[in-house]
Amino acid sequence: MKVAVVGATGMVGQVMLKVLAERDFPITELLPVASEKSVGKKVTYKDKEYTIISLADAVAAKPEIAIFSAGGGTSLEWAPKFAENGTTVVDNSSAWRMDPTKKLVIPEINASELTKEDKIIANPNCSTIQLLMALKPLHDKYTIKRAVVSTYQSITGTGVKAVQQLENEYEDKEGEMAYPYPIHRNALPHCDVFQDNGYTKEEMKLTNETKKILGDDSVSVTATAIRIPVVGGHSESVNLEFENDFEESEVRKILNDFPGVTVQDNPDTNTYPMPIYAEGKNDVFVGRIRRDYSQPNSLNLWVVADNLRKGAATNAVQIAEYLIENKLV
Ligand code: 11C
Repeated sequence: MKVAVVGATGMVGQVMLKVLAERDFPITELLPVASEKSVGKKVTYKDKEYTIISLADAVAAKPEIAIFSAGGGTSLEWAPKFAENGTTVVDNSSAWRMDPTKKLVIPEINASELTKEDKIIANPNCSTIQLLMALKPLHDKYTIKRAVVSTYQSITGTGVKAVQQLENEYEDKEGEMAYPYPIHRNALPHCDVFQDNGYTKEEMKLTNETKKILGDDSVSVTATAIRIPVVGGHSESVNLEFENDFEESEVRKILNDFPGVTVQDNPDTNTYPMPIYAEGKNDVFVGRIRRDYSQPNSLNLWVVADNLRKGAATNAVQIAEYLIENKLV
């Protein structure tokens, strides 16, 4: 496979190269792509150096697959150019996610929707992916009526400028601000931009993408997204109300049996998921599983995942693997 990685120098792009190498993705030719200012620079893949090429050169090279992680504007402009030239694009930005003509895919949940005709495939938002990995098997069994989600999101979701801001503040140095306030020793109830309805775009992604991926508009989701000074992963406190009652032991088994989910849950040994342990892993970790006694058929969960891996690069690479395994490219 000739594979283009668009945004190869970025934070997600770098993890993308690592994940492709770790999973021994069947690459015959790698085309690392980035903006004009990075053309000619080098990136490393499997201990070998590759030269960054431009988007136009990558389109002309007709790769079978292009994995994009270069922001919504680049995806809107360039994904169709690749697609028209026969390339299947897996796009990690928010540009195409809610487009009714595009599939929004978490492989463990809905990859079977994909066909050869899907030339631009959307990768969901990181906080949605880890949420849905926990919700989907429980929805299938008990039918979720409502989910109340509070996220505790890593600064790596914002990008390298935010990581730099935290480092500067930690070292008491002046520098460029990624956020309107300090992030060191702080918590910002503000991820992405505010919408007219008072929610942030990140919060609305959790609501809208969940309905699309589950293919079920009846599931109500309300979210509060919070940025915390953490690298390594996003955490989510999730309260679910089901149509049907459940046994906690069965919930644990259903979650643990779902591919890509690991249950870490034992109060006796202080065992629960945390971003420092999720970092670098491809799984979604679920713990603090307990009945919500305040109302019938309700459950509390704590869900943690490496936002740059299952929340971005790993999910995109898994989509590409599915395309190859099922001869859709
Ligand atoms: C964050 N979830 O943590 C965002 C990052 O829509 O792909 C990814 C933004 C997106 O801020």
